[in-house]
Amino acid sequence: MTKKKVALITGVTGQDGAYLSELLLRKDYEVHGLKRRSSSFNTGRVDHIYRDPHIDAAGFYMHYGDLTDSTNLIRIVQETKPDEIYNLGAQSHVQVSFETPEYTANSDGMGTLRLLEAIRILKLNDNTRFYQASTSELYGKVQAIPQNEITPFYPRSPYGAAKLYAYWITVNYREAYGMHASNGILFNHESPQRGETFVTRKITRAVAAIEVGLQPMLFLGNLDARRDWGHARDYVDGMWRMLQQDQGDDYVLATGELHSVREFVEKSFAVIGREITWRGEGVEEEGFDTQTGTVLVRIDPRYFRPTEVELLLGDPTKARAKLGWRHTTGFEDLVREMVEADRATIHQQPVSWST
Ligand code: NDP
Ligand code: GDR
Repeated sequence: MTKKKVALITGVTGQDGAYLSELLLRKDYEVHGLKRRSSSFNTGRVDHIYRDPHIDAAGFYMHYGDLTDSTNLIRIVQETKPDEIYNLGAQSHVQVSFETPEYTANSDGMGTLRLLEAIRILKLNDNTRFYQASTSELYGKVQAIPQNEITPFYPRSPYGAAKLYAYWITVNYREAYGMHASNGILFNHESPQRGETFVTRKITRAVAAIEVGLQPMLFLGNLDARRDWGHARDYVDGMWRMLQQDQGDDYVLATGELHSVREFVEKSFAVIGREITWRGEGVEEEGFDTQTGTVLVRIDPRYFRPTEVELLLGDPTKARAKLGWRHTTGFEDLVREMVEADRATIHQQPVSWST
């Protein structure tokens, strides 16, 4: 019998951690995840795959840990001896990184170094492949459109700056120690499991809540920000493909399609049969229901960022050619799936809806 491959996922309780765990379990991996101690349950996204290890762990195990704690990372890597490490753990909210810049640098930047050092200290360089969750936020104030693997970086937030360090330290450990280490430069990817304070999920939840009268309207920041939005399910498959290559490398994963926050709002309301018309300018702008005249969207400058990333559009040509990867879910299907999922949830649990 061949030994199962072992994967260690940091950030297993997050959106991508959950989709990646499902994918790897389907591929018959033994999956270990790092989860943070929290005063309330934080495993909602993986509860459906977790089984009591006393009965039948089903190949999925979780370990308490934190990217800010190197001794614990070394111990977990030593105990699990993973064939593949996926470093998805991060303080991943760009706006929050302006409020918690030092912590963001520690977890997102230094955390990556700690994991790479764990591999080096334990002499696992030749056995353990490493995936770093790099991001289109590295391009920030974009230097070319669309962005690919050779576009210069210009981060625009403490998050982007921390991830820039993580990107380069991953490249450095590949070159210095011959590690199989790869950066996935992933453009925004969403799903019904997306965190509730990212703009897409905030919109789809609000649409569901407005439909049943639980929320009067939606407050947003920059409606004209444009992003390249794909589905998380497709992107975790790209991560896995990177670690199956003979060599570590860096790859952009993106759809190559650009849409604005405004368009996301319009398409989301369209799913429940409401058409939005816009009037006013700047912070006075509002979106109303064309038929009834009810205001459904207003601007709250609280959601403006000190430095904004206005446009991100990826060119996934390299991933297509070398990994055979391409996205399968387009923008309209993504919006519909997210709105429908939030509608279904709100009908099941309307009282626990407010955030
Ligand atoms: P989420 O915010 O959904 O998940 C982040 C995960 O990291 C959670 O499991 C969280 O734990 C964990 N985490 C946070 N801080 C720490 C820490 N100090 N130590 C250990 N774990 C920690 O992010 P996504 O799943 O969307 O993204 C996954 C990764 O990909 C992140 O690194 C993100 O920056 C990056 N990325 C995401 C993109 C996207 O569009 N989704 C695009 C490009 C990159 P808890 O559940 O306890 O909060
Ligand atoms: P982003 O995602 O910053 O791209 O980072 P987010 O959904 O937070 O913002 C996208 C754009 O929408 C604008 N926006 C708002 N954003 C939020 N969160 N809330 C609002 O009310 C709002 N109104 C307008 C933002 O200004 C921005 O321009 C995500 C994260 O997953 C990162 O971890 C990841 O690296 C990048 O995507 C790629």
